[in-house]
Amino acid sequence: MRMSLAKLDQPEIAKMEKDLERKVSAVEDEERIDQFAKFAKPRIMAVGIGGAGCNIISWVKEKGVTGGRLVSVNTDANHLKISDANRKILIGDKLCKGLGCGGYPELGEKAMRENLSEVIDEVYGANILFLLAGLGGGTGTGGVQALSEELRKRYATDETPHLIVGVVTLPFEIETARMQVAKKGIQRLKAACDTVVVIDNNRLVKLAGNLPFREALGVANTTIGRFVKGVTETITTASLINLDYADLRAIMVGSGLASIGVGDGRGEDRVEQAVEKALNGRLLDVEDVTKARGLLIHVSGGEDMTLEQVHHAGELVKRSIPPKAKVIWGARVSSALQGKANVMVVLTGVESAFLRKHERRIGRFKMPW
Ligand SMILES: Nc1nc2c(ncn2[C@@H]2O[C@H](COP(=O)(O)OP(=O)(O)OP(=O)(O)O)[C@@H](O)[C@H]2O)c(=O)[nH]1
Ligand SMILES: [Mg+2]
Repeated sequence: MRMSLAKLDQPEIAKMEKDLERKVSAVEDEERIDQFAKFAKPRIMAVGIGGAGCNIISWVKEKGVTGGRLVSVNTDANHLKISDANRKILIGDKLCKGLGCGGYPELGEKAMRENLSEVIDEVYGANILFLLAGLGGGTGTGGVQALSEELRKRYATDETPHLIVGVVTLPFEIETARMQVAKKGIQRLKAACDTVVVIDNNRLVKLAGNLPFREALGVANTTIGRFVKGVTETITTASLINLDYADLRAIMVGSGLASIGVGDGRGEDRVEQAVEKALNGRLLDVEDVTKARGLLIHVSGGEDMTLEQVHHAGELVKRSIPPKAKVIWGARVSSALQGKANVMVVLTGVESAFLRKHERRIGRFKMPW
């Protein structure tokens, strides 16, 4: 029997209208959620440039990373051949003939410009870009500068949410001539990236127990690889505590330099041990911790790790940084870490005494950057 509207009284009509409105707005809500869900999983890209950059990408590829795309870029064809990535791009083949840049960053920059459109086509549009390079050589140092500057220019004219994070190493002490090249590289990177995570290879070696050169490189690659993998997966996959893109932006946008610290622990008080090591083992000297702008704490442990242990780790870290600093954190469980804990802390918006000393020197000699 069809109901005539005329027979309905006013309150009934009002109720039907309300129901209809609710259904329409539920559909609209779904549409809006769908629209935004596309972005709720940000596109994450890690780009390794030059020998060190490609080695780190190979490490991450071997371990696997959920939710991130890996790209390797090099002027050295043979090295690229043995690298592993989702996409490999040989740059500057006209200039370098596939042979590398021989330590000249100017060549690395030109090589990147030679194939810039190819690299940009591959990486542009990502919401988080990790640009990985070992500073001090030609391809990585020159290439990461040219690429970050081009990305900065392009993102300035569109509304894609983005975060450009440079992750670079400083040369070993024995590579004295390369140190100047690296420090100059950092100045330009600071201007083009939102944050530049600097890892001093020398500090890393000392913390790892004065390892031979080759093994030290392996430790550096593992550390940087873990940083990229950890942040990517805690953002893109369900985790014990999810890291959220907006939070990451809040501590990384326009933050200058960042220092990272890593630590591990075993046994009963594994989380405390790992936190202590991570705080004492920063991989870049920090001039004044109390000036840090943000802190990221990332805890990973086995299935036996409790939320309480994770919170305790957070409390321990927070005690040692300025109360004004914004703190974000994520936690992941991995069955491989049963009985163990890994903690990573990233302090953003810091200054390095070591690098500042050099900035002053550059100022006196009126360098062009
Ligand atoms: N973490 C890490 N650092 C490395 C590795 N290989 C080299 N380095 C460091 O990175 C600096 C640059 O080296 P490469 O990345 O090999 O140089 P490149 O960018 O390929 O430059 P060219 O070979 O001159 O074109 C070196 O001075 C080392 O301090 C590596 O596998 N891991
Ligand atoms: Mg090389």
